Amino acid sequence: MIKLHGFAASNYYNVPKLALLEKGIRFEEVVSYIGAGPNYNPEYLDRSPLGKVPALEVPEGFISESRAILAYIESAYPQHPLLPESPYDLAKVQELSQFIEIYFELVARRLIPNLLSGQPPKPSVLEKVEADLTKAALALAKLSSFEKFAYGDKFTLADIAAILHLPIVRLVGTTFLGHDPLANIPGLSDYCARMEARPQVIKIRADAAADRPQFITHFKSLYGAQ
Ligand SMILES: N[C@@H](CCC(=O)N[C@@H](CS)C(=O)NCC(=O)O)C(=O)O
Repeated sequence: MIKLHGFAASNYYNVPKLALLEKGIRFEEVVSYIGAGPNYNPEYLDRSPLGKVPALEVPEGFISESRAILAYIESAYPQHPLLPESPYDLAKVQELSQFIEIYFELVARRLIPNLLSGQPPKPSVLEKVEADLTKAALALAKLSSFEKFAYGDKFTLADIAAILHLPIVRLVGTTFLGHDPLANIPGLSDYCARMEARPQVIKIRADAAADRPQFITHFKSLYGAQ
């Protein structure tokens, strides 16, 4: 059986996990908390060369990087497809997924250490994060109307990106910027409520909540945060 390595409090770990749950594929979870620099567990670097979570263990070996893992899952398990068939629609789903990851997740991620440690971010970092998120929020409304799903009339990889990465943007915004940078995107709040009601997303959230205390303990032991 394929094995997913990582930890449930990680939004990136949850990307392939949600894909596997939505497709109804059986998999085993192997808990691996990541390290940093000299604290890396050397064995884990054989699974994911930068020590990042997730890694997928398949009969042929290990795959790191959530996008590559999703590509493997889609082609190895064609049932309940998470990508449309038409080349244009498929590209648009990938465009939206990539957009959310690059222009929202990776920007908000700059403040995750502050969220975890409670340390206030540097004003220059805050300013840049706010400017980048504001620009991306205006653009996101052009890519999706969030009417039913993030793209088209079926659950796709774009929904996985949206429901796993956008809540972090909202959390970072309300915590450090004093507002939700996504508040004015038409349809987004109702869309998120619909996605949160999916049984697979409910499971992801429950597993993440159960894992959070262990993850925080791990984070503090690694970075010495209070
Ligand atoms: N590009 C990677 C990003 C994965 C990632 O950043 N995972 C975080 C956990 S949410 C991680 O492993 N961070 C530890 C590190 O960067 O050292 C992917 O798509 O899988």
